[in-house]
Amino acid sequence: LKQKGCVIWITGLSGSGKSSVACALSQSLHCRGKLSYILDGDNVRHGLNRDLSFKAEDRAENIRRVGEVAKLFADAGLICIASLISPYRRDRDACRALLPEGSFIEVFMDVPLQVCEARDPKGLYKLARAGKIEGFTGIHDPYEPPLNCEIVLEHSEEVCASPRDMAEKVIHYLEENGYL
Ligand code: GGZ
Repeated sequence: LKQKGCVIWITGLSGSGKSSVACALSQSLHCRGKLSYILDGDNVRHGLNRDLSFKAEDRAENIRRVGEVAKLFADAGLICIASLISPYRRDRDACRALLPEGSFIEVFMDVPLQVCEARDPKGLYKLARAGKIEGFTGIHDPYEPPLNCEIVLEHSEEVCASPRDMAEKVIHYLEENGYL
């Protein structure tokens, strides 16, 4: 009997913690004997999508390709975790439309820009503010938060949650919806 595959699509600003949650989630799934695979924007852009820039049409193509690959993984019965900024609602919705009803699980990293910018793990916000990176999401380019996503993971000065806590919230959703 094949396990039921799905796509967990994590969207949010740079520095919002997408990759950390993806990693914690993958570990937690591994402990439960579930196969998962992470498609991370930053990694995929070094290989499959190395021909793409950050202008809107290239971001759309980046999301489209990752969506198609994620669909293949889900078809194979895996839990595919895609973590990309994916700032445009339309691009995320196009990925959702590729998958069977219910198997595209959109997770919004609800982290204020000021928190992401204060973290600035790779110093990119600093470079963007200095005008050394063009079209940086949240600084010069838009980010459109989901209107109807399956899961919201909040982190702000008031609400603190570790990547593991956040991953557990996703695990809970997967249990409730028959994926675990
Ligand atoms: C946003 C940028 C940009 C610009 C480079 N805008 O935090 P990071 O560094 O490690 O992850 C970001 C990554 C974004 O790639 P995605 O494929 O997730 O983006 S999208 O979904 O919008 O296509 C960031 C880095 O690349 N980066 N320039 N201008 N992020």
